[in-house]
Amino acid sequence: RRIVVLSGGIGGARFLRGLKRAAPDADITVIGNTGDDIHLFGLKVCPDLDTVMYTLGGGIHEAQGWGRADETFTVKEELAAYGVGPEWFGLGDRDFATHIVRTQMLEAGYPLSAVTEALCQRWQPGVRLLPMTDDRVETHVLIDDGVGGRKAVHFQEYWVRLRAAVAAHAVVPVGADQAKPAPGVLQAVEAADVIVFPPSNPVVSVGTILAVPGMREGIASAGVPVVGLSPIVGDAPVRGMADKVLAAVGVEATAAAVAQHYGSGLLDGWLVDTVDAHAVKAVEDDGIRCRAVPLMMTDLDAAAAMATAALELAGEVT
Ligand code: GDP
Ligand code: FO1
Ligand code: CA
Repeated sequence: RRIVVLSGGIGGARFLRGLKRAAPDADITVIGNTGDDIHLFGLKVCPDLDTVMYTLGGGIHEAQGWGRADETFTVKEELAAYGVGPEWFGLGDRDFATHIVRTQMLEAGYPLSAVTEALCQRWQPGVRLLPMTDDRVETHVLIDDGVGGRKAVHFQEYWVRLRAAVAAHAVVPVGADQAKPAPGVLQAVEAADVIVFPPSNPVVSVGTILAVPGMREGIASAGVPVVGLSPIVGDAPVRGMADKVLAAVGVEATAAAVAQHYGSGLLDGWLVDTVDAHAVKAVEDDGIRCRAVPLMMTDLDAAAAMATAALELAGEVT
């Protein structure tokens, strides 16, 4: 069975670990968000690709959800001693090596998709991990500039430095309109038996992937079940500040509103948490098959049960 998953970082990665357990024989292709990517110290950092790669490859800092286990920060401290920042972004020593290898290969002319494949040679994530595009896409967030106007900041500055504590007026995946899906992306979508939106951020993870021209059309015309799992439980994100970027696109932070935002033109099935069982009817009235099941990824078994529920739901909408 061929499964395609559109993934961000932590939410997507933890779901994928469950999916691998639930469907050990499946052929899983992950289309990863690259809108969070940032150039720092001359290096290209791809947080969501790395989160998936490290999580599935056993190198992730489990409690934190991003970055490497057993990490040290000597390079960051030495840079800071030179007054070289940004200090608000925590790049660890082990993680730096990934970015050095990636940047070296990119500068030698390899596309990001080939570089990601090379990095995965080491990590063996057990899925095919493809960046959504080889082209540069950077999500920017429009915020108040403090002197009566507005300014755009990089998504990581909004998320990590500002902790999404100020209102986001707009979220713009800069470059997406000119980007092409990476080699293999549309082919994987076309060949899929089921397409899954994991409980990733609907705006800055899945939304950014869908902003690459051809993605929406490819998914809609694949003719296979498209099922999603809500990252919103009990009217709040399980973790992070997804409510802030949902507000920027005019979507309420509820499981039903996120399903409506994707829409029945894209989604066939939607899983909400049992605490949101009251939302099932509204989602079904919008033409999306909906079930309420536990959606908290407290451990691998819980994530695997969610993956099983998603595949069962896909079976119902075939
Ligand atoms: P990021 O790139 O690291 O922000 O990760 P993703 O975009 O893949 O996922 C972020 C989303 O995952 C957040 O909006 C969370 O609400 C959601 N999330 C994290 N853990 C869980 C969980 O256990 N259950 C559910 N349903 N959602 C979760
Ligand atoms: N998230 C933070 O909240 N603080 C950090 O310092 C930070 C550093 C970092 C370094 C590498 C990496 O791959 C991810 C990192 N993240 C950090 C997580 C990440 O940037 C965000 O959680 C996601 O991009 C949000 O979607
Ligand atoms: Ca992300």
